[in-house]
Amino acid sequence: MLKKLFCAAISFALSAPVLAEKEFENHTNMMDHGDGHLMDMTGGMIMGQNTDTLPGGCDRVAATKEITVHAGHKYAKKFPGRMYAFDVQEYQFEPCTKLTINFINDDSVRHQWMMHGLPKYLYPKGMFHMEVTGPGKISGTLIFPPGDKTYLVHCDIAQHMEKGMKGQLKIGKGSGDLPSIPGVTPYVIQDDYWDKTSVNDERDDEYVADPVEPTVKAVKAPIVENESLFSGLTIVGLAIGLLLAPLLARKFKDMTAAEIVSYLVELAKTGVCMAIKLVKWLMSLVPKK
Ligand SMILES: [Cu+2]
Repeated sequence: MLKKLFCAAISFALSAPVLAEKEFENHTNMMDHGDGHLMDMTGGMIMGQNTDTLPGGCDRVAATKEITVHAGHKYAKKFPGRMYAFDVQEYQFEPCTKLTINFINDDSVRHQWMMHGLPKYLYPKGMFHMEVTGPGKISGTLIFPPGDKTYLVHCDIAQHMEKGMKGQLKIGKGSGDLPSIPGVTPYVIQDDYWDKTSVNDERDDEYVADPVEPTVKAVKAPIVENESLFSGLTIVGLAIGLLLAPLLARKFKDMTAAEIVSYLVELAKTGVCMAIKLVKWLMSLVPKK
């Protein structure tokens, strides 16, 4: 009995920190691991921090800016079908800007603000990356390279970007728009709610999938050619099945299970033989050169 109580106490003690809601944490005491890599023991991390090295092609820091970025489930509510989002989806800065990002995680899960495609001689793996586990705030700084380019900013936790946590950051004029930025650009793969069970339904060409994202017209999903063929075959198959069912039921009435199985195997064999003969016959029709 005492042993059981002891076990219960231990497991409760171990589970208590998991059950407890994590309090908002300000990640200010970071350990500097060099090369712009800062970390603490409570789930805060910065990689690619650069507060003072000018990227090649910049003669000076063009501007010093500071933004606050929120990450959380609640920011995805205005984007139907999305689960996570940043509070802002698009940013624009002058080339050679020194930017400090105050990254606030409003959720109790882990989120990141990650930027790719930066010059690799200055940013390890061409990346600037901040991360906060659970509710909290972290601040990181980087200096943008010169040139017009559009950068992807996203959370790299599995499925968070796909579920909406992404944005685009344009330096100068940028280099175009990135796809599937919530509220900014259309989905690459549009959800298709066309009723696949009905053969005669006409696709509505004016169909706009996402009325809350009015800045862009939804891209019409390509119609898969085989779809109609598949539905047609399904219906033919069903019709044959329905016609054959009563005939087979009568035939199988006085047979044992083994007899039925061997009959069906024989039937399948005959079918395959017929199919092979048909193919051979069709091939014989093709004129030989
Ligand atoms: Cu995330």
